[in-house]
Amino acid sequence: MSADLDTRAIAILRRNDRGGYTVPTHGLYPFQWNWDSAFVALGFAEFDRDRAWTEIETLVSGQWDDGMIPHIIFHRDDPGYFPGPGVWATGRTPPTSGITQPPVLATVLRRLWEQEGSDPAHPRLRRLYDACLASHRWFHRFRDPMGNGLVMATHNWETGRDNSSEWDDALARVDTSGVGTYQRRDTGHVDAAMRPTAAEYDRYVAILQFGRDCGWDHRRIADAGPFRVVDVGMSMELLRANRDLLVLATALGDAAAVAELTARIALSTAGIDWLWNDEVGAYCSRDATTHVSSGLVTSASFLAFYAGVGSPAQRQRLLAALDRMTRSAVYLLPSLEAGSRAYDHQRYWRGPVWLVVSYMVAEGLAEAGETGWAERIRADSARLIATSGFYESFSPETAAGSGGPDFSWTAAMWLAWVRKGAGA
Ligand code: 9WN
Repeated sequence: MSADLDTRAIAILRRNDRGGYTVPTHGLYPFQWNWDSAFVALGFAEFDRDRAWTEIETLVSGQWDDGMIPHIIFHRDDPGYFPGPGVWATGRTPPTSGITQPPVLATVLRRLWEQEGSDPAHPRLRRLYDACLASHRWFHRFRDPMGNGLVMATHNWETGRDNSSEWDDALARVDTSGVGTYQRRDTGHVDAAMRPTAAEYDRYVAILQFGRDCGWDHRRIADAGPFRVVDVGMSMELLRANRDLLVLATALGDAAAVAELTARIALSTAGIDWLWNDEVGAYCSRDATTHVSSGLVTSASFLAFYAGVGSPAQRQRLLAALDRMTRSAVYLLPSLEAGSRAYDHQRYWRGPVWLVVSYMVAEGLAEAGETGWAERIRADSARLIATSGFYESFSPETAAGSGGPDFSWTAAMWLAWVRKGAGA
């Protein structure tokens, strides 16, 4: 069984390989996505080390001069996706979108490097280290409006959890009167019931148009953009990535970066309490304009363990919230707690299980000594794949696959984590 799934997972990554980069799935997502590629590299690392490094080298080939690693790189145009390069109009070569995605690359880089013996002279390390450092500096410069070390998203697509109900209030304030007509492509590939609604999509496009109309001036977008939310997911992921980058900076003897990252980690570790919502007993995303907490426990709330934050009391409350999840979900880890407003077991980030988030949460739990919880999440992930195959996401109630099939990061998570166990 396991050997068969290994073969299928490897075949998916090979089939989705477009030469130096991997598409998330055939049809629905025909380009290179930022955090997808980072996770995919962990999958390739299990059977083709060279190809793993190439995946992330190709990703950073799209990095902007200001340090941003874009969320999509359009190496080749494809009419099967909207919004494509012509809509983003960033004027970059290769063409890219104008926003970023969760900063998980440095964490993956450290993992690849350690798997090969932690040699500071590793020939492929330095360029990727520099790219990560520049990307983290971009976040610090443009996405920390309150100076507390947290990460503000200026488009819900940046969070990677596109239609999570955490964004509903901020999105409701987005003016869509000037959006005009456009043709969605995603609902031609998968059931519309699994994707964001038309009204939501209009808002996504309106935010994109704001960025394009100001020439992708990241300062202006951060100060005056129509969507400004401090994302619990990206905040935890950047804090974790800064810790991993610090290990690399130390190995490379980059004293200035060591000092900078150490200060940054201290700032974020103290600042993260701004996201703590004592009513629900969890870290929650919080609006950067109104300062209202979403009050929603999502899979990203549990990234606290991965980021290494939280007092013993806060961690106990998070575990209690995780325990609550098990009462409504057959399979951990749902993206949204059942019973929350807008919960829907098959609609994208409003309930389905996404294995990349499950992986990060399980890693964090294992590192915190919560091995029982880490193993529960891993075992549930194995059952999801065994039941439905390598889907984009899965119903936490029925295990049915949702979104695209033969998905690269799901295959990668099987190879790098699910088949092995936490800390693999
Ligand atoms: C927009 C590629 C990406 C993932 C995101 C996921 C989805 C895109 C979309 O697919 O987003 O970036 O069109 O729905 O939400 O996390 O990186 O797999």
